[in-house]
Amino acid sequence: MRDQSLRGHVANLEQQGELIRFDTETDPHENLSALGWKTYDTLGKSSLFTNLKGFPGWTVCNQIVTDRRKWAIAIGVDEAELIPTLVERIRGEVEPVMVDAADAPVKEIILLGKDADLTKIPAMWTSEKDPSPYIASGMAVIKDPDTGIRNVSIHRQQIQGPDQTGFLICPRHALRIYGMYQKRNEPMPAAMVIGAHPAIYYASAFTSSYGLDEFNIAGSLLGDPIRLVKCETIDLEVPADAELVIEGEILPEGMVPEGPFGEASGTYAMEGSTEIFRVKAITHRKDPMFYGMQCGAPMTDTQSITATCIETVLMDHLRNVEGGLDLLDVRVLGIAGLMAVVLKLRPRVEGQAKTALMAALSSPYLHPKMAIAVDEDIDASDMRQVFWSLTTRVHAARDVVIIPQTRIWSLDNVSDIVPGMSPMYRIGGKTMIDATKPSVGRAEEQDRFTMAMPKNYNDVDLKDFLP
Ligand SMILES: Cc1cc2nc3c(=O)[nH]c(=O)nc-3n(C[C@H](O)[C@H](O)[C@H](O)COP(=O)(O)O)c2cc1C
Ligand SMILES: [Mn+2]
Repeated sequence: MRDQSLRGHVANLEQQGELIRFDTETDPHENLSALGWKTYDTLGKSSLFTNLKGFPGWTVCNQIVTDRRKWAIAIGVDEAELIPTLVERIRGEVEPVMVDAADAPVKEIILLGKDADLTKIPAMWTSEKDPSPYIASGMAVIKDPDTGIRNVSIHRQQIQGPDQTGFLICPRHALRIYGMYQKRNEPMPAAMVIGAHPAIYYASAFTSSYGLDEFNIAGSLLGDPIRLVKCETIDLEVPADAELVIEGEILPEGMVPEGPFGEASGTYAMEGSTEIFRVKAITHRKDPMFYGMQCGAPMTDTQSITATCIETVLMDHLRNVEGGLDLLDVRVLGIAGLMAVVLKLRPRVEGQAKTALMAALSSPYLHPKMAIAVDEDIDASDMRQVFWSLTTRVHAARDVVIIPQTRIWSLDNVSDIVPGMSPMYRIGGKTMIDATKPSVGRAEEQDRFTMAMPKNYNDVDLKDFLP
């Protein structure tokens, strides 16, 4: 069976030269977020912090799936094969298996009652205007009370005391299930899983159909059933190889002020109110590794997890457009706060790129509000080449289309909130830009749109000439 732990992935990153280990003292409340962010931004590396002020015995990892290379290490494929592999595997389901507590590292330490104290966890104070530390890496395991089917989704938690956090629930499956408990006037049991294999994070961030247990998807991604173990105080199951689990419940009524919070858009979600999570127990490994999920200014894992999910869905969705497009790459731009997508394709006929762009802006995900199509000769991950296409191959009057007043992602602060609704419901403009070469005109005229590369560019190898 493949390893299902967070630390296994972190060890693989380190072995492949993708991670920097910080043994000097760092402070999760003061400088860990900036250090992890700068380490990735300037060096492209993940971080592991081993000496934490105020949190002896813990380590914190950060920026562990921030790009395709790191995702490819997690899934165990070549980078070029990552998205096609995910497209294949999300179709499958592998049901989890139950294991005993004795075989579950997450049960090495069990803390009940007053011993279950959130302030002992090295939760990170992330963005400048956040009011306090948050846990952003918690996956909530809950159950539909009628069917007993599990749901797993990521929810941020503002720490508000030793046994209380805020709990933000956007209108998706978790909110639907919470509504069922509210109707019964019962608290909703929830187990927050913190620190597990990236495949489990991917599955929990993926928008799947209602009633599909996300652990089944994670199992398909890994090619093995996820090993689950029973919780101590609630009737739920959690990954046995996790680092940390917070067992608790979300109260059926009452809201607490929460926010602001530096978000995946790279801007702040402003202060609002959220549901209340009450802690019942904490279990963790003997030497727990906290996953310090970096949010806010791009690039962070927050953008990369969702971008990878959207890329998978769009690759699948766009392949069915017009009976099948020659789609070569899809890049959801984390650097644009998830709101732009670049499609690389080989249009077979004039107008086909626009059809693809329309589909990219109308998919299971609301995030992209700008879609750009580029040709086969452009590296869709290289913004220099994409921007070059945006000028040399775009005739604005015919290649730029704006669709006014459509549904927009909730975190796009520049778009309007639907009158009378919460900020979760926004309306605004979407932009399509066809930056593929115009195919009109004689074949020899196509050179007008070719990038003028140095002579013998493909044959000259710098290595042969460097001193
Ligand atoms: C790092 C990260 C943090 C997230 N935080 C929240 C959150 O606080 N509240 C929320 O409702 N969704 C949040 N999401 C999105 C949901 O986890 C995601 O949409 C999930 O697919 C919802 O699952 P569901 O369809 O089973 O409800 C977050 C996603 C990521 C990647
Ligand atoms: Mn779900």
